[in-house]
Amino acid sequence: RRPTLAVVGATGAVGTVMLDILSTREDVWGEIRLVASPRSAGKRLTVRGEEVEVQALAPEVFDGVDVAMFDVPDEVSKQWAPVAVERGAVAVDNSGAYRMDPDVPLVVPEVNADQTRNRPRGIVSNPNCTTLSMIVAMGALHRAYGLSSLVVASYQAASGSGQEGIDTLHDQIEKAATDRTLGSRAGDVRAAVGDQGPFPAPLALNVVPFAGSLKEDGYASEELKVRNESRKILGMPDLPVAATCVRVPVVTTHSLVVHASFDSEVDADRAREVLSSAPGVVVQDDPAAGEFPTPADVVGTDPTWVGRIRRSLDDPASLELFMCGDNLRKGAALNTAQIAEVVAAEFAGS
Ligand code: 2RA
Repeated sequence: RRPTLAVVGATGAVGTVMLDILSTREDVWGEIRLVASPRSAGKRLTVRGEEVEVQALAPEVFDGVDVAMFDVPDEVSKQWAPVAVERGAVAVDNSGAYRMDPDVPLVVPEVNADQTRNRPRGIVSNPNCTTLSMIVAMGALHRAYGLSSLVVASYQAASGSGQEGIDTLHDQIEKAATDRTLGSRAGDVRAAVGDQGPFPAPLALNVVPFAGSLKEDGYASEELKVRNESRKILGMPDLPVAATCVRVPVVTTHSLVVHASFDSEVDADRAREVLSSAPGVVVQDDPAAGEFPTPADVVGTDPTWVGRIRRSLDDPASLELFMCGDNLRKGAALNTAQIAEVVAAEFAGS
């Protein structure tokens, strides 16, 4: 039978992308129920070409639901994912609430789909968008060469901070555009753009070397997520991972520069072949022709795009790479949908 799906957080930034994804991917679902906060209840949203009324989040909305996706803040997932499980659903959670819980698998279907069934709490977790923007490519290279360490710098888009991040960036660009002398004196951009929204410094005409909240030893939460989640997904609890996360004035699509070291010597052409044949990865790597991925070209697409692939000059067992992934699609909604589809396959024949 076709399982019933609930989309919790259907009206948010990721929820909106989710409805588009559910409308365009091969349809494995029976009923799709849309759920949001009481504030959004009664709205009518289109999914699979049909208008569906949004229901207010309450225990009863999970009755008869087989899979419940959560695209909501951590505290909402913490409270409601167990309620969905109690009512008989498998919860697929896109918040940070359960990612490092040892009884909750953290799944990227191209890398560790087999972990989906290993869910004693009835919950499967979706990684953070920054981890997701590189881990499909890194998983493929790990299978080929055996990963021994990662050094990562991120270039993260404003939409990682939700609609408020997008609005702040657009407002700041509008204000900055009127003065062509801006960017030539310390503090002039800060004074001109005003409201910093969710960012700790102006984002227009700038880069901001901080994402998330401050944690121990000066690390940002986002940097620890990249490290801890990569280790968990790859099943390498001791993998050395050094990350620095930076916000850039891009609306949507995270980029990462990765220095990856392996157990054996690497070859750039062979690495291109490995990545080209990996599901979910596209190689765009011809710098002589000006071809490499950029967020402006990648946004709205599903794969991880990889370019600038080079063997390290000082270490024949390391690669330098640049990659981009849409943080709202593979970085959030798409991976959640893919996990839910892996769970849905369990219902085939039932
Ligand atoms: C960000 N990764 O880009 C976060 C969102 N989950 O801010």
